[in-house]
Amino acid sequence: MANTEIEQLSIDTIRTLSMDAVQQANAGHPGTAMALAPLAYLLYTEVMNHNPANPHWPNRDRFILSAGHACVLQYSTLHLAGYNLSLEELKRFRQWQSKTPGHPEYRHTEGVEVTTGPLGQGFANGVGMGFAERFLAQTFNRPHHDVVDHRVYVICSDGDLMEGLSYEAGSLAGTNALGKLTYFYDDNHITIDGTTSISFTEDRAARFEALGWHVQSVDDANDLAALRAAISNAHEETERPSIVIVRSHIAFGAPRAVDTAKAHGSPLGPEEVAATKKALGWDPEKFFYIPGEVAAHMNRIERGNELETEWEQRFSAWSEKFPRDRERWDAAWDGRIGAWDLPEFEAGEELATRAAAKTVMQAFKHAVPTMIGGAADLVESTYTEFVGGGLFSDMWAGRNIPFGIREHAMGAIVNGIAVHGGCVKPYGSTFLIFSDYMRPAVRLSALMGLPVVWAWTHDSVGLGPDGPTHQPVETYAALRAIPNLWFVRPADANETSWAWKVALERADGPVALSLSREKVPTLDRSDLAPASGLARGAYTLWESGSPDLILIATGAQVGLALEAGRKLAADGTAVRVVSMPCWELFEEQPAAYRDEVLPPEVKARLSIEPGVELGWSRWTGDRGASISIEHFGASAPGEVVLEKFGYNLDNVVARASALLERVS
Ligand SMILES: Cc1ncc(C[n+]2csc(CCOP(=O)(O)OP(=O)(O)O)c2C)c(N)n1
Repeated sequence: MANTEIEQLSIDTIRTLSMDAVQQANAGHPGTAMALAPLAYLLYTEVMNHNPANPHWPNRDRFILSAGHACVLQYSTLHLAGYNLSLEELKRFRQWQSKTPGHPEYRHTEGVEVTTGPLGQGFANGVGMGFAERFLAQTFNRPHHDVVDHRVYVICSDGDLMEGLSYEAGSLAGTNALGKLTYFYDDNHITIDGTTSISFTEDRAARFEALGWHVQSVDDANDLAALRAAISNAHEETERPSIVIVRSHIAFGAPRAVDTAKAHGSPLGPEEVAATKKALGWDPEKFFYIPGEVAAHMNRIERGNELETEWEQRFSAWSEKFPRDRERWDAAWDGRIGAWDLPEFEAGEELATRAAAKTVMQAFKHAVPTMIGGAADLVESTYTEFVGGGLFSDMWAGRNIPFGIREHAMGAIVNGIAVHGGCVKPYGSTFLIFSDYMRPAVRLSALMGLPVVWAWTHDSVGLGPDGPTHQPVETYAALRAIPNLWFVRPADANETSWAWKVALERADGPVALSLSREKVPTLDRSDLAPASGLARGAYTLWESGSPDLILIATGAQVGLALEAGRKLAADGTAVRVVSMPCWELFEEQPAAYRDEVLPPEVKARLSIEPGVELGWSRWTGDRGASISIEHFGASAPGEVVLEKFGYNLDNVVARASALLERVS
């Protein structure tokens, strides 16, 4: 059945708006937007339960444009659907402080659910949303009272599928039977460097079938009837995630640019824009033109309000019947943390901070009943789990997600859970070294300001025999370089309690916990400053008097610094030991506090951390020094490796004495 006149006019309006916006900006990606205009039209006008007047309604369907470069498609459609995105903003596509940046940005443009751009991320974020939906549905729905019941729609491209991340996430979606996912793969045979035949030839349908997905094909992206049928089949399929392979033609409608790689990322040029408008039967002299009937036809505010009201009624009935659940719901959607008692660990006990963290997690698990997360097949080693919380699987949405050995997907899925809302503080865990495998997702969690936790263990060469492949050296510096990420390396069990407290309470960005494999002494706080100092990023742990020398250490090396400090003091040096678990938190303190901890006049400052020195001069100053590691690690028992690399009492004392002498 041919598309009706109003349908076609609406689709062509999305096309022309997208062309015009890219042309005006003289930058952007017109081709994919033109090709997928029918799909965007269908999703926003007919398929999705959404309300342009309230883009935050909890049970809305979620939409992700994983091919974020084609964002002008989403912007044009959001405008036509009635979202708070004016035509002026479309005209200011990619301009300074516009609502229409070059890739979709979370919390920047209403109707954009997540930041996309690095290909593959959105694909995996959608899987995370599927996890969240399943968990919340199981947690809150009651017989005849479904308050969580929505779908996740994702548009992805060749680039998304080429990225290994989509394999990792697709595999998890299949394993967990996330039947509410409906993905569309834009099969246009074109990437930037030419046709996909030069770099991407596997059978994509077979690949997704093998991953346990329900796979369909639509031969013509312009065929609304075929798309409708595929979407309807996808809805009927409840046990498998669905992917619809949509054959499209990049820059569809443009006489010369169609099917060319150039149409991917370059404006068509004024002549081709005019030729396209003519071919579509439009007036080439009109720019950003929206026919009145299209504006009326595509606006979804009224329908959206109806949908939301219908849900509100269900929600009110549920709230009335299950008031305790309603309280939990409100806490979950507000991201509130309930009351919990911070575990206090006995002085003297030797305990790895990863082990302390396990105890801490059990202490707060009931305070955050919708917190879910897991490790990338390392729970045995990271100890990150909610004991008794059950495993997440296709049958039962437990709190512990077995991510398998898929760090990158874990990162992006945790981000997807966070942007979904309702699941407080999702977390992901692995060895610190493998943060490298998750880094793109960690960076995006920081960029989006997501309240997630990255719980990384085995956080130094002190992990021992696994050797240099597993021993982080440059990793602390690399993570500290990410803006808005708090990297916290607690010194002992009691600092670990505080580290988790800080992590739970941060609302505007991710917190990375760096935890030791090796045992460290639980410091005797009767003699030392309290572990609550962690919350200020750095604090004076102990001093023998107004200092001439400051030893600054992080994590498992704080105990060593303290030992060395005491030895130096016994030998007559006025020394201070500073525990500095988190640079970023310390940066946030008033200058007066920072100067109190690190008095500017004390120039003899020695940092002790088993990683590269890069960045430490910020704290040690231009006359200070660092006990650092400027090479890769080595395979041997952890205490041997640390000893050989200079993390021993004699070396710290010797280096400190030499520094003091040099400075004075
Ligand atoms: C991780 C990542 N690598 C590279 C890019 C740069 N890039 C943007 S789009 C694209 C590929 C374009 O091909 P496709 O995904 O098929 O999109 P289409 O041309 O169909 O719009 C690339 C390499 C990116 N955005 N993300």
